[in-house]
Amino acid sequence: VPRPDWEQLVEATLLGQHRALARLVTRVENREPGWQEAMKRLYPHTGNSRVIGITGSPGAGKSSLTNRLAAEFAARGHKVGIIAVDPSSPFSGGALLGDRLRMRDVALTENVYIRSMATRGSLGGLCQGARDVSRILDAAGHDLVLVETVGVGQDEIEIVKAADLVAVLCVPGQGDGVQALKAGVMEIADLFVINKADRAGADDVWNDISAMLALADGGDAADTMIFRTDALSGKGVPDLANALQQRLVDLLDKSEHRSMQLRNEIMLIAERELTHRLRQRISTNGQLDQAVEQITSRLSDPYSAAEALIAQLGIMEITDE
Ligand SMILES: Nc1nc2c(ncn2[C@@H]2O[C@H](COP(=O)(O)OP(=O)(O)OP(=O)(O)O)[C@@H](O)[C@H]2O)c(=O)[nH]1
Ligand SMILES: [Mg+2]
Repeated sequence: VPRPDWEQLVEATLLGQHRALARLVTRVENREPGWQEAMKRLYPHTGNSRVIGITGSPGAGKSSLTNRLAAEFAARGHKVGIIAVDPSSPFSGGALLGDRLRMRDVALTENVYIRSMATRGSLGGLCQGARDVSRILDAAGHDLVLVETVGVGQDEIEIVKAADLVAVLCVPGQGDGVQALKAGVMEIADLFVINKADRAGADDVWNDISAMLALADGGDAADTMIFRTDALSGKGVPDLANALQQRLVDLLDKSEHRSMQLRNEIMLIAERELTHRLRQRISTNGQLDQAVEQITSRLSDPYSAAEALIAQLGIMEITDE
């Protein structure tokens, strides 16, 4: 069987065919030649989905809750895509298989599609990679995309920042759980979910978050921002789904958020592409070694050498005038 070309994959993906979709995602993630053209072809078919980021500490129940939410949204007539960004450290490597197993029941239903992404090795960068995948899911007809990431690390935070809405999971009995998440994640939370609310200590977590919210904006946002769920029984999930849906509706007129995201994305793509071209150039012409030699014998300096590299890319010179 011949390998399908980009055009075939794009066509089949637009028809919502899962096999083609999976292959397309893999090729785009691997940055196989032609990936940009494929993304350009898909782009006019995007813009119909909303992205919900679900984050929280390891083991907080992100996968279990994502699974539940996806089932809930599918039951309400949505076509849901899930992107699970797997931590790839050797300590949590086991989560990968666990995630797949737990998510399998929804994977079997027609209207939910799950894709795992490795934390490392995404050639386009983790954040851009997640964005590309969510765009492909969008073009394939998924109107809701749930992105699960661990709420630690800059890459993960960048990913959730790119979502339309962010739900941060906290769990009872973690002592410093809320504290640990504070840096970076708290500020981008649209709502908080106390998962494992079936366990003792849920009220304490509620009080912690509520106190923090009161400090941040002085108001009483807690009642509309904090939710409780038990992802095992599904308790609280419909209420959370209602709140998320309502907020997505409210978001529709926040177009400046989108513009800002797009500005960031264009810059990121351009920067990455420039770096790529620069690296490609030096890897083939031995210029860097020559430069190092000259600098060592004081015939040149790192500043001039860097300027010379950039000059070759034909980028406009910046003047101080
Ligand atoms: N009691 C209780 N256990 C839960 C709940 N949600 C998840 N769990 C359990 O907590 C463990 C971790 O759940 P996951 O859904 O894998 O958590 P996660 O945040 O995706 O984990 P990582 O992706 O590894 O960071 C599993 O054993 C779940 O069965 C809940 O609401 N209540
Ligand atoms: Mg998980």
